[in-house]
Amino acid sequence: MLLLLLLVQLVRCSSAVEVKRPRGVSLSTDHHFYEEVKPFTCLDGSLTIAFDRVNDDYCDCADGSDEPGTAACPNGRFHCTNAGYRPQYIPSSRVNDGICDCCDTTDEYNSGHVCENTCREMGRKAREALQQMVEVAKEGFHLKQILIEEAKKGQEEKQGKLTELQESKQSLEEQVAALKALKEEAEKPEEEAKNIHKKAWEEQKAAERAEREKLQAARAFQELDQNQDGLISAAELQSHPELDIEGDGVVSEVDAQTLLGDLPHVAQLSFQEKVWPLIRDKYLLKASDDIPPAPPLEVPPEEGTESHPEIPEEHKHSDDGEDEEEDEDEDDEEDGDQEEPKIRPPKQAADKTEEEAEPLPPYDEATQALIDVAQKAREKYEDAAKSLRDMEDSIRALEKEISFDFGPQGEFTYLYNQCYELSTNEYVYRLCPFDRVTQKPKNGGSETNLGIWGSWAGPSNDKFSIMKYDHGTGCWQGPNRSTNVKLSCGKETVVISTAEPSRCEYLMELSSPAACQEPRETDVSDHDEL
Ligand code: MAN
Repeated sequence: MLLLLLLVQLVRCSSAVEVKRPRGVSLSTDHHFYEEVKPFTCLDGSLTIAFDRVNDDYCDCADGSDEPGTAACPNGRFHCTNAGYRPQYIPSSRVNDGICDCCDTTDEYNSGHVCENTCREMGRKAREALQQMVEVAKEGFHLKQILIEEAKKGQEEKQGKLTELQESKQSLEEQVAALKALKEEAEKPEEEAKNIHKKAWEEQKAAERAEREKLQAARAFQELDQNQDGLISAAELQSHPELDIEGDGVVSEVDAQTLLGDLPHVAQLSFQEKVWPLIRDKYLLKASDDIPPAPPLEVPPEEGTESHPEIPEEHKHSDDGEDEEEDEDEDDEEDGDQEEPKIRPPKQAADKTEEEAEPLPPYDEATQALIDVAQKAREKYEDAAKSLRDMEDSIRALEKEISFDFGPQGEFTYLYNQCYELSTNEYVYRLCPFDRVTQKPKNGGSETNLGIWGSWAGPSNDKFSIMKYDHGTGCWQGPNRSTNVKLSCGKETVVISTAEPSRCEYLMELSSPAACQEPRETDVSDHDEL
């Protein structure tokens, strides 16, 4: 609008007719205060003087109004008509100061300085520029109509899509619920079969452990039975101070009797059941320090300790492995090249670690089939659940988009989901309308958030002229960064400028056809006649 008023003003100026009035007085506003036939009253009303004291180069009025055409009053103002261009006031101190201020040359009437009247040329340029702006406004406004149309269609499409999604969401929810039930149905037998498999595996491991224990007890028996009479006596136990009960480094007779359960001696079976559990840990601790352990002993497996039939052969290797390890230990000993005593962890702990590390063996065919069925059901359910989540995301995104205020006629809709950049010497500024503004240093370094979309923030009569982005990255000893984006009419959508008028408070200008107003046809045609 301002633009068109300026045009009208230009037209008026160029066609003005000279009317008699004191020098430096505006013809359009003040000349009626200056009537030659009457005394002159200062415009502030402070004094009335004879008219011939107006412009007599002596300042009478406190407001300087008696000297509009001279430099006599320090606070006076001089009006240049500037026919052909814009009228203008200049401080009266500039009158006859040897510098041309008014394009019509009237401020230098008595300084000897010759000024050239440039008003016509300036008027022409101004009219051209204004004409150009009117053209931009015209074209921009035309584009804006297209944007409005597209926004309207887009809004309808989005609304339609939203309704459609909301409707199909219900059936997808039902589908997910049904697939979940199927999955849970398939997981029950799967779980049972897996538990059976695991139990069988644990039982097998337990049997193997018991077998090992028996073997260890038999080895210990053999070692402790010094006279090889098939019996362990108190004296034989006493010769092993490592089995000490009281911690005094000696196995007393009483200690030995206690271990033997007050029997004179024990045979292998009683040893294994009663004495071995009491001495096991101490014995094994010592055995682990004393390399080598006793040579392997053949112990026939007892009934019920055979490997579990469900566990495939190739996975029944833990004992073998251990034996191999023990064999290696023996080999080491046979080599006899041990310079330092080997430190081994106590057997029990070593067994446990091995077991923990050992994965479950593969499932048998029937269990695997149940797992496969359950897995398929899980996948189907997960796929459907993911589709539902995606659908919910789309619904939320659409609802959010629809709820935005994209201007009185939706003309700013097209800016949604777009970003526009402007590169300065130091930074690349990026504006993503209705989302955020960022600043990225050109010489590396991370992006700084200059504010997230807040609201339209123009004055009440022009609300859509400014966008406000706030709650950006905190400024050191300052506010959180924020940006005002000023919208101006342009044929293209471009970030025209960025500035930081106050620390961490940014100002951007975005040109957009959506910001164009319709130029009034009458004003434009007036202009065309010039
Ligand atoms: C960074 C930039 C500047 C800002 C300072 C404030 O250098 O975000 O725009 O003025 O931080 O410390």
